[in-house]
Amino acid sequence: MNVEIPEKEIREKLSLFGQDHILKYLEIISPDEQKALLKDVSEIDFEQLLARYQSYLRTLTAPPEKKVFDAADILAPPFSTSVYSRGEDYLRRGSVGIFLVAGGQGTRLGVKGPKGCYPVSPVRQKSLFQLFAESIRALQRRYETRFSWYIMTSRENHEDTCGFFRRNNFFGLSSDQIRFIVQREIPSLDRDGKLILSPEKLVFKNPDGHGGSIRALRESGALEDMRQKGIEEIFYFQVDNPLAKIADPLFIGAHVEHHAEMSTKVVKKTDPSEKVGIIGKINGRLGCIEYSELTPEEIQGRKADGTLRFSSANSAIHLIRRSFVETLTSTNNFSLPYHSALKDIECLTEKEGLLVPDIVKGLKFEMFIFDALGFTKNSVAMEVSREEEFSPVKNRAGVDSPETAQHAMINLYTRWLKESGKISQIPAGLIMEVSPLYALDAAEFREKFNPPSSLSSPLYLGP
Ligand code: UD2
Repeated sequence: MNVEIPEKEIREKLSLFGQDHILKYLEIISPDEQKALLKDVSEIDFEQLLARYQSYLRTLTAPPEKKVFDAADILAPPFSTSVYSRGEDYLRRGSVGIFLVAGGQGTRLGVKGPKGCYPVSPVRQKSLFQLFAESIRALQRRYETRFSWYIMTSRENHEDTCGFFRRNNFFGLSSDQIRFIVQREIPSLDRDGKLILSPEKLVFKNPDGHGGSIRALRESGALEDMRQKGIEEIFYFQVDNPLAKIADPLFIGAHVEHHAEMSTKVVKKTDPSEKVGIIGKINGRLGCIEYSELTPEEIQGRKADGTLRFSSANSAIHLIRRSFVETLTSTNNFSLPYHSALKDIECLTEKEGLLVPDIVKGLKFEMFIFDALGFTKNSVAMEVSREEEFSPVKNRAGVDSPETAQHAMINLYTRWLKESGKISQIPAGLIMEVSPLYALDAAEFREKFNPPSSLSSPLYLGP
């Protein structure tokens, strides 16, 4: 369908909202490019755009709102076996959907393309996507069920992500149990609140943050799909953590026993300088305090026993009740609060009547999933072992890099080997990898492991 663009109206709106520079660009570009740019502009909600910019301006002039941070109540082991069984029941009857957010590119990792394609495992160099798919297959086998896997991509990596799965035959899953959903993008602005022209001569936009996943679930129809399939709880995780224990029954059990709408796994923060959010109470309500919001005194603060005062690091692993997302998104234009960050943006600007490549400092607006915690009545924060469940791949080298994640994986598998009690001596520096299809945990490993006559690197256990 060829919808006519109300050009006059759009031009007036641009003027009204102080975006006359776009009118100037329109004079320079070709008729086809004009059409595309006008269409792009016609989709902008200028009132919201202005509201976001004004809220950014307030952060510059008004003193930051004084928030009272407090440590949250954290659930920690031991847990009764009934909690685990309850979670297993949910899995067996197909009440849990799996939701991976995988928007954006691996730029910080120094790779082109989706982060999930990064070859991360220590021996077979399996990608993050493959590791997750193998875990899901192993869970299906264990619980004799079939999972629906929802994967959020962003415009820039959507085709590459889908192509990667297709080329790899969906890593042994069936294509109809995986549903890709694309998150929205919103216009970035320069520091004066002006729209930015992208190198493609369109409005420059950025993905709306992992918090955009809440409305993406609704807008894509995934939420309705979940309802039809009887999915009650959504297991949410982020693509950068190869150790994420997908659909952990203990977590599910604790979450449902507490009638929680949204729950979070936390890991102990031991290094004050680690750049993670802290799960705590913000003005009395559970939420995530970004490290940038804490003062150096708060970051360094210690309790009488010497441990950090704010030590519950957000692993970005959540359980979210489907009906909670339905309620949140039942009003038109639902959004979580926007956070802005100044970033270098490659763009086009006008110089002497020509459009030339440029780099400007621009404002990118994003929503964060953990802000949904503020809308809950009940929420669980459960502490888990960092060594077993959290080692994100964020940087090319140093902390939170592929190297640290591989070490974490090797350490975990060698611990399983040791705990199996079937090996008297583990060679120093053993490099090993265990496919989730071989064992999902130490107990399964102990059951299956048949020691070879000698152990040497690289050791791979799996299909
Ligand atoms: C996030 C949390 C931090 C801590 C940490 C755990 C924020 C601001 N901070 O740090 O508190 O929990 O993770 O690892 O969130 N993504 C999308 N679409 C987007 C943006 C991100 O899908 O528009 C995905 C993306 O695939 C990425 C993941 O979310 O892997 C995490 O995003 P990030 O790298 O921006 O978060 P980070 O490292 O600042």
